[in-house]
Amino acid sequence: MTDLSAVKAALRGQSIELPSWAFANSGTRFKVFGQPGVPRTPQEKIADAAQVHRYTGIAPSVALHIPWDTVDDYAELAAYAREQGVRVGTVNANVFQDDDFKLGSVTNPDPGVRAKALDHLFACIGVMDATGSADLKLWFADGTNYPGQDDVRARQDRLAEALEAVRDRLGPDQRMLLEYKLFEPAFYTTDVPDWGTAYAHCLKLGDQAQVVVDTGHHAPGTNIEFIVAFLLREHKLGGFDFNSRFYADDDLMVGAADPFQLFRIMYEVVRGGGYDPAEGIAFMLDQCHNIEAKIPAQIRSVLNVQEATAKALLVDAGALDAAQRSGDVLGANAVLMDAYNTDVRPLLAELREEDGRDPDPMAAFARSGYLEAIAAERVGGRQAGWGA
Ligand code: LRH
Ligand code: MN
Ligand code: MN
Repeated sequence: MTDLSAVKAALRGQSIELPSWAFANSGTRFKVFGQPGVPRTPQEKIADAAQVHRYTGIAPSVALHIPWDTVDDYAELAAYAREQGVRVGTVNANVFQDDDFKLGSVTNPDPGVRAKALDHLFACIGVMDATGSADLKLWFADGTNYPGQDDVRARQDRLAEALEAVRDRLGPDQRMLLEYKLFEPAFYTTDVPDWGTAYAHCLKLGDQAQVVVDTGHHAPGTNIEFIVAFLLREHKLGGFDFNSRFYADDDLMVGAADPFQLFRIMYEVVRGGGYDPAEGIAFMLDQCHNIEAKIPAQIRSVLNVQEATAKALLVDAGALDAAQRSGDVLGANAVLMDAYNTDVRPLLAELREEDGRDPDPMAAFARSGYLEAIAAERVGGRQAGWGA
């Protein structure tokens, strides 16, 4: 039997980080459909993210992307976030949009370009120092499109050198989180294509380097929860970029394409002790809302993670252990499926009511009139989005 009050207490401690870029205009390479009221500044993105926290109670931090979220004074931006009831979280370093990075950033064959990329990574550590952020998230678009284009092994050497320089620059309470991705924008080789490559680099770098699992960055059919279990066991899982996908890096709402996969991932997190704040896992969303309204889509995503977590916490660990030890294949599977098939929505509604929140965050936000207000207020100016 699972203790419901313990499940509720665990759910109260949950925190999911929102990506600033989810609130900005985004699109595919075919078209960006603008939406009324979309943020024009990093401050407005933070204000929108604060709405998600207001209605869910479990989204207290916002990840920045530099230079998309460039401001003159980052300490001031962090203070603004606090006024809004949230805080600045992970700093994402963007070394993929400058013309100089056409052939790569930290793995570029040109040492001058590599130095420029490293300078940007150092600047991002400066943003962390100013905002109090503890995590630097590194994703490199680096790779090649054609066999022979560059020396694959030399690129690994250049990558290792840059990562070491970043590690040496980190403060004692800061981490570097290395994100892998199978392909795109490079289509032949990618310099950090999978968790094994990321793990091998992080292992050499030491305790301050950990791997980020973006759920959209694998080959179809990859067992992501196995990767989660393995990395957690090694204390090398730094965090997640949650989203869902039907084909490749679709960046759709987490839990939309495959809620069962999300449950399986959260089960391994709980099983491996990753839900304990001491393990330091950053649970982040990394999504783009190209056709749906952005703030409600973020609320929906947070609720999807919360539901999957509640189900994972409901797994009867004692019954599962007993079934596994006795070799009861069907019984063990049934224990897991019982938890997955539980409708946790009434439990979560009750939890919110107990905490003085509306039991239905989607409806409460829709009633608030916030979307209509920003559509009226935020006219003119440059809309911040991809490439802004
Ligand atoms: C790359 C990625 C990475 C970037 C974000 C915008 O596909 O997942 O995390 O920072 O998208
Ligand atoms: Mn990502
Ligand atoms: Mn991605």
